[in-house]
Amino acid sequence: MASLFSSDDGPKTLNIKLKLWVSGMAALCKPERIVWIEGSEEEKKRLEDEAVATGEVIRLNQEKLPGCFYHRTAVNDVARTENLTFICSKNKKDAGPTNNWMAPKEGYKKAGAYFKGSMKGRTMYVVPFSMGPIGSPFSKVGVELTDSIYVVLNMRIMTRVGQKVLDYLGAEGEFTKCLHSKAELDINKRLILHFPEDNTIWSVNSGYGGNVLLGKKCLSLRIASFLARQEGWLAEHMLIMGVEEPNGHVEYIAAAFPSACGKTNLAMLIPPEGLKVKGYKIWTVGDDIAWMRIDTDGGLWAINPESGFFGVAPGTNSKTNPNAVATIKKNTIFTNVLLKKDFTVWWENSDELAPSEGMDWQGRPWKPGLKDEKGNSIKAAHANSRFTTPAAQCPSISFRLEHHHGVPISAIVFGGRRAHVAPLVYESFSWQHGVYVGATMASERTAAQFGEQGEVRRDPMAMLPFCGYHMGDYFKHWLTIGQRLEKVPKIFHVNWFRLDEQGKFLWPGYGENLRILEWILDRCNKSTGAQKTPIGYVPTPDSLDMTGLHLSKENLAKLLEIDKFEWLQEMESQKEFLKTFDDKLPKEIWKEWEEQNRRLQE
Ligand code: OXD
Ligand code: MN
Repeated sequence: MASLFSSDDGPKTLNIKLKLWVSGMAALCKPERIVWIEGSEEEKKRLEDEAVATGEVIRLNQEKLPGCFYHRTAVNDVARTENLTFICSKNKKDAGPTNNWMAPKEGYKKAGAYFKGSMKGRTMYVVPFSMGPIGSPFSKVGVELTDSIYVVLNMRIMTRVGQKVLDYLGAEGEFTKCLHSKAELDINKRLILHFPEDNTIWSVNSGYGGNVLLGKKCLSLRIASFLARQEGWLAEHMLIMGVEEPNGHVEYIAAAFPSACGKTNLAMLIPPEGLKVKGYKIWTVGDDIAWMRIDTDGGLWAINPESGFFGVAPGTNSKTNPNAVATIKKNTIFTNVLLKKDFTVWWENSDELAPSEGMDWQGRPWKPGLKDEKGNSIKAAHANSRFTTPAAQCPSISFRLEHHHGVPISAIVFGGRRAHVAPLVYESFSWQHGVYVGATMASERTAAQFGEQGEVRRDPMAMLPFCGYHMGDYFKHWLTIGQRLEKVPKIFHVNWFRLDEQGKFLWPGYGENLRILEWILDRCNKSTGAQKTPIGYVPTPDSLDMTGLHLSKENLAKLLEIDKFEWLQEMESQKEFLKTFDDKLPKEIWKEWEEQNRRLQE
């Protein structure tokens, strides 16, 4: 394969630190050539052609899916590997009880051995990228070195890349040093390491998005949360969306849910039939990550540091997410879905019926009804198959995605998947109580999911796998931000997943969730109907607009019910969890737990 650029096509940067680091890493990985990504359309085309020629991606049907490509990962490399993900802080205690920890020296040595010579015969791409609009005071620059064109093509969608980032970085600018090599894709040598004190990420032996698109979870959450604590802001696993009233007034919500709980669908919601007369419009700012700062008005402002969506394909259809369906019609990379004979793609629960044949996510011939040796049906697309697509193509995208100061946040929403216990929605009593609600948030496995039914996984602020330091310190940081805020956003908790006695969902979800967002925003602006309960304010049944939704009074009552017996059990489970943070748990969180426990016992 001819070289993409001549090797003397050097960096157009005056940043000595960057040049030295690139040569140091090249000396370790020994690539045949180094290519600096400049970010042009012409370069994109060259990269695509080269990736097609090497087989790293397949060009899809350009008439039906213009600009779209297809990729398969290795069979054992289809999701984030939390067990192989480490925080390498100098002191073990700084990583806290929720992270795997490795000493920095050991991390560099262990992964260094895997990186050694790993790019022999390959190209090392240098990808300068900005998380957030280039030059915004919110934004952070990173540089990813990688031997995967698939990673480069994805980074081009998910972040802002190229010469303009180097120009902004200048001679002295700081950047996160991100090193990635597919190496041998050996799961036994896979490591995703974060060195927060060195502003460095090393990822080796994986090709799966969440492990290798280092601007995403690794930089924008794990490293950024560490930096955010030092610099006085918040890096969160949250969608950002705007709700516009017909008079043009827009209010923004930031919401945290654990992975695969519908953040992308909520961020792109389309108003349900019954609420259409109210003329609401939804604006999508982000579907996964929010960086939030206190601005000069004393309020909390948020940006989405990404410029694309890396969404789960199965279940994406015109009912669950029409805006996503429209977004992924062009310039999209599909990973681990079914490849159809006409070089288009398919996944379970898409708009189309299953095709009569195709190649599954492992590259094997597939047809409907195919079973494995145990008689289980074989999925065409992997359950975690993905689309990588430009945010700018989303019909509901907010032009404020590019605003350097982001959007003002009126409400913060936490949510989990709970079959019981948590009501459809409730409002916390204060910022401090809201932080306690976020800290104890949980998701429960239902019969529809793998694992033991009813098993509760606590996932504070949906940040359990993503907080780059001790979570006790993280809760303290949230409390400090609350003290500094003059205009304090209200904090809510939602649960779309409550079940009835027959195990059926009580709430229809999807677009209908706007009814709950409407109540939330009403609560932020005026004291619309709510009843005080021991856990917070819950809507009075007539305060929710149910026009056009056929939900019985009994079911609505069940959705809003606070069962004291269940809640007292919940409090014991929360207590066990909070104890794991030891002396690092802020006393204010214990106080909120104790007061809530007392209110429930009264
Ligand atoms: C996740 C994701 O795993 O966004 O949370 O990919
Ligand atoms: Mn996520």
